[in-house]
Amino acid sequence: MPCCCSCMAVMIGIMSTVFLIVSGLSLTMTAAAGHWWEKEVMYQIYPRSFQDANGDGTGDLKGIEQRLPYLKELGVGFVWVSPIMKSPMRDFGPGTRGAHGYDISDFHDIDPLFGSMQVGTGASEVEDFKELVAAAKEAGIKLLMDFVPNHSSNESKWFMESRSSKTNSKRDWYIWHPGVDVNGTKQPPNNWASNFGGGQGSAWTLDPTTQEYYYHAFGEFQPDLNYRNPEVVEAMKEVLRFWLNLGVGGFRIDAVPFLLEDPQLRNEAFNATCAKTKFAYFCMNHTYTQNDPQNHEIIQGWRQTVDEFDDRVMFGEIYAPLDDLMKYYGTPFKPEFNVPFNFQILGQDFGSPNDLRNASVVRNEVASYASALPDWCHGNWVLGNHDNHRLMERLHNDTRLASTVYNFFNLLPGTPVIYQGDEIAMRDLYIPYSLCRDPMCLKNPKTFFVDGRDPERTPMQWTPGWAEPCHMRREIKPT
Ligand SMILES: *[C@@H]1O[C@H](CO)[C@@H](O)[C@H](O)[C@H]1NC(C)=O
Ligand SMILES: *[C@@H]1O[C@H](CO)[C@@H](O)[C@H](O)[C@H]1NC(C)=O
Ligand SMILES: *[C@@H]1O[C@H](CO)[C@@H](O)[C@H](O)[C@H]1NC(C)=O
Ligand SMILES: *[C@@H]1O[C@H](CO)[C@@H](O)[C@H](O)[C@H]1NC(C)=O
Ligand SMILES: *[C@@H]1O[C@H](CO)[C@@H](O)[C@H](O)[C@H]1NC(C)=O
Ligand SMILES: *[C@@H]1O[C@H](CO)[C@@H](O)[C@H](O)[C@H]1NC(C)=O
Ligand SMILES: CC(=O)N[C@H]1CO[C@H](CO)[C@@H](O)[C@@H]1O
Repeated sequence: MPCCCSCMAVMIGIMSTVFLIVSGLSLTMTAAAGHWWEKEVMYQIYPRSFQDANGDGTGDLKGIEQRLPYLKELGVGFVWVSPIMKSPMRDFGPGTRGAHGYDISDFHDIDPLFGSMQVGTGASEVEDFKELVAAAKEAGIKLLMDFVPNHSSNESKWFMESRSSKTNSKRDWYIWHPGVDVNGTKQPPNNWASNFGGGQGSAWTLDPTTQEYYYHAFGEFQPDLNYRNPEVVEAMKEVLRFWLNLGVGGFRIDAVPFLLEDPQLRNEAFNATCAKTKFAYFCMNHTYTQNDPQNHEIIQGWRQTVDEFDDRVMFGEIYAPLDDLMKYYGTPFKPEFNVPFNFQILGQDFGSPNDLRNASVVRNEVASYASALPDWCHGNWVLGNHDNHRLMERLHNDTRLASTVYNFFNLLPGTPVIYQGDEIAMRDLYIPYSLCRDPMCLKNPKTFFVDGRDPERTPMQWTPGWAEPCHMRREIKPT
């Protein structure tokens, strides 16, 4: 990004702040030690919108492979690819086979949407993945897989088996309950509410085959895996080993507070007054369904599995206050994530991104993160992602400031995490309600331009000029 003279004053002002902060930080943050993930820049690819190699309107693995020279030139050391495992993708708006992919039907396969270029020839999608890993290795770039552990798709083989009968060997892989009798009608065992689609309705769905309820913290198409069953814990470790054996550098693991629930299935505290105007989910204290202390044991287990392999890494997605966030490093004796993402400079909610033009905003966020970080831990700076308004929006589209912000965070101890397109100062694109696909947009017709996440998921602008959301037009008018 070129920087003109008129912004030099701003730069110098900010740079002197940088040096002040850096000298303060060196006391609390370890400088880059030996690991590649401590020294390199991480780049997030949202594969649907990155590069379409086969012309079907959706980005794919071959597209990523074609763009490796670009990533190399950019100086990227490793890439986190948003979910590409096999998925019916029911979490991307009604009636579309979109591509969000957080409902996985096969943890050992790549979705055909991103895979083989010649659909129907039998070429395997995992082969495309292997080729991508090999080509990336040649370019000196490592790939991180996105791992979504809390549930599977209702179309996964595991769930199909589990639901088939009460005596199936995988019955206990999910959370089943016969329900309770309330004045002669069968009801769910408690008041737990689903987080999905604004939190409407029960987190329990009655499955007709065995007439029992299964639990789902999110959509009914996302049955929760039962992490109290050691077989499930082991099966998920096998998933990690499967991808590690294929040569991935490690994982980015999706938000983890939801892994375990109260075994006694106690009701959550519920505020009925609140529920008159809001969805039930938002009027409960989630004491019994989130942040179970045993979640940390599960994460420790994953870390041990990843550490069976040479120099791999686990990044974790946890939106939490700083003190809680730091617990996800674990301890030196019981380590958890190598790096839990630091979302301090993103703004904590979709509606009010931090105004990064204001140097004191940046200084406060950097200082509070630095003082919370334990001295044996490696920090990081997430500048953007697929869930938040773009960096340029937080800079109020001030292109000149973008390079300053990059320089600033590259100079700080801690791994910079760049979201695709931010490096060329891509802006949020206005997507009208009629075209949006993100559930956060669809369920908020009045505030979709703030809550919706489509604006930051538009196609990478490989050529100058207007970036048309063509992938969306294609979806709306299928040929
Ligand atoms: C069950 O029926 C009794 C008697 O009709 C009634 O008082 C009670 O409120 C009902 N319970 C529920 C949960 O509907
Ligand atoms: C999975 O859930 C979706 C949404 O409720 C439903 O349309 C679909 O039929 C379910 N699939 C199976 C195999 O039950
Ligand atoms: C939830 O917990 C908070 C803090 O403990 C408390 O202030 C609040 O009243 C609780 N809400 C409900 C609905 O019980
Ligand atoms: C219950 O919700 C109402 C309305 O949102 C709120 O004013 C009240 O403080 C809440 N009560 C508790 C105990 O949290
Ligand atoms: C900058 O941020 C600080 C701290 O958040 C705030 O007090 C101040 O008013 C902001 N300045 C401007 C010009 O917005
Ligand atoms: C930034 O640019 C985008 C696209 O041109 C526009 O929609 C948005 O309103 C601008 N944001 C600000 C804060 O100026
Ligand atoms: C722990 C975990 O994977 N949490 C995820 C559960 O599923 C929802 C919906 O896809 C995600 O938003 C959570 O992050």
